[in-house]
Amino acid sequence: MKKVITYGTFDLFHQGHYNLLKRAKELGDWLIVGVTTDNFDLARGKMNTCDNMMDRIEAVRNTGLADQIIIEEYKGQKIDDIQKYGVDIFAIGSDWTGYFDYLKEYCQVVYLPRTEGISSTILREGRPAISLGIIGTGDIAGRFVPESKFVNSIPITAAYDPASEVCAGFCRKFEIPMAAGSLDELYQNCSAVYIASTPSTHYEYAKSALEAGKHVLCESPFVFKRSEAEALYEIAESKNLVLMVALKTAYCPAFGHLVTLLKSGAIGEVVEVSASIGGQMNEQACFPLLPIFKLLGTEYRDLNFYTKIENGIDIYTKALFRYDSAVALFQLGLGAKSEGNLVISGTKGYAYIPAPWWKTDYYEIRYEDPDQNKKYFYPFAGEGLRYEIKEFVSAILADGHSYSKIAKKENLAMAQVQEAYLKGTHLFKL
Ligand code: C2G
Repeated sequence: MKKVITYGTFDLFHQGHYNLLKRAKELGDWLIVGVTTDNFDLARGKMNTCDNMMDRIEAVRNTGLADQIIIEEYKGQKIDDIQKYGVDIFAIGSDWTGYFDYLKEYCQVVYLPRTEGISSTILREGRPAISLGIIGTGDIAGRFVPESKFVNSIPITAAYDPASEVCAGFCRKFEIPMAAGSLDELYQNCSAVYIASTPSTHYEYAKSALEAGKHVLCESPFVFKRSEAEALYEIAESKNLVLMVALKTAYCPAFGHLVTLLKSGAIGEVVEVSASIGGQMNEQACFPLLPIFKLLGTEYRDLNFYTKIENGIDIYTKALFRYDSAVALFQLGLGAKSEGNLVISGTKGYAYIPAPWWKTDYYEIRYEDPDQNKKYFYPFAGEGLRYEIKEFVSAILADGHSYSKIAKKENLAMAQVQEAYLKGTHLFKL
């Protein structure tokens, strides 16, 4: 029996994919189709896939052409598969001509003609898009725009900044069609808004955007009062709008897996989360709060701050949380040097995430017996903002059926911590 194998993402399954599978099948008696996992596509830089892996597998199955479907999850797997399944022919579309010649050592390699005039990219471009308006055209917005190009269905159509000259320059630089003269003008030209203004203005802008019926992606720190966070969620929920906070760590592949790994008991019961990062309370505190709330929940018993202020600026702050059966601490230091790492201690082992842990791409799980230690590596592409942008798009397109990588209660608790600090609750000055 002659075995043929082919691989693909098969996003928005179309005639080109069908033709390819049919031709591949005709080369032998048994066709194996490898469908890429969502993570593998992310790792190889395919950020714009619309269908999830199960839907893509289903589409391949529905052709009736595949005798066997497998998933492809890592680079180098093709060699393993060819040997494991005793494959005679590796077939792939002619857009890959030459690329897979290295497989000739293991089996015959055939490049099949590609179907012209149709592709997943063309189909994606024809899908309804979310036109995005930006409020606040400073540094972070300048990093956001190039990252958004890696995500499909979210063209940036307008930007607004009260400093109209700055806004005009920003729009010229990033080829954004409209520098809006007012918020109303911005809202008339977009269906969703990214708020990248000074944090103290987030609440007013987010409120006005939600009231205007726009989905909101708000930069972090979100807001500085729990009641403000609650009020924004109330509007978003009543209007069925997506309200998401842009905290890049929460959306990157490594951090998500770290949390699920630890929640599954990889280091036993978590007894301490300790995170350190540079910056000030009203800028960076949301980063260490993320692993704390993800791993220990938002129901802490008490919280103390120790802070050193110079010329009105908090140059060093330590926060200590007591939970029923754990503690958490974070340290922010604009004017104090330290190692910016994240360490999570458990009853059986600990997780060590070196600086810059907020751009997680690597961590280690360590045990008393060093033979058990494990290192984990992940992609963290570019500035890392593309992951949150992709989540935002998916949440809007899912129309109410999505979940947010930062839960509402976590965003409320972050606002509550900011509020406690600003009010000086349990705050000790050094
Ligand atoms: N294809 C085609 N004609 C088109 C579009 C795609 O023949 N108009 C072929 C591709 O050449 C490929 C298969 O359909 O052989 C699947 O294409 P994609 O889903 O785009 O997958 P791809 O990114 O090419 O992944 O490990 C994965 C492989 O490297 C291929």
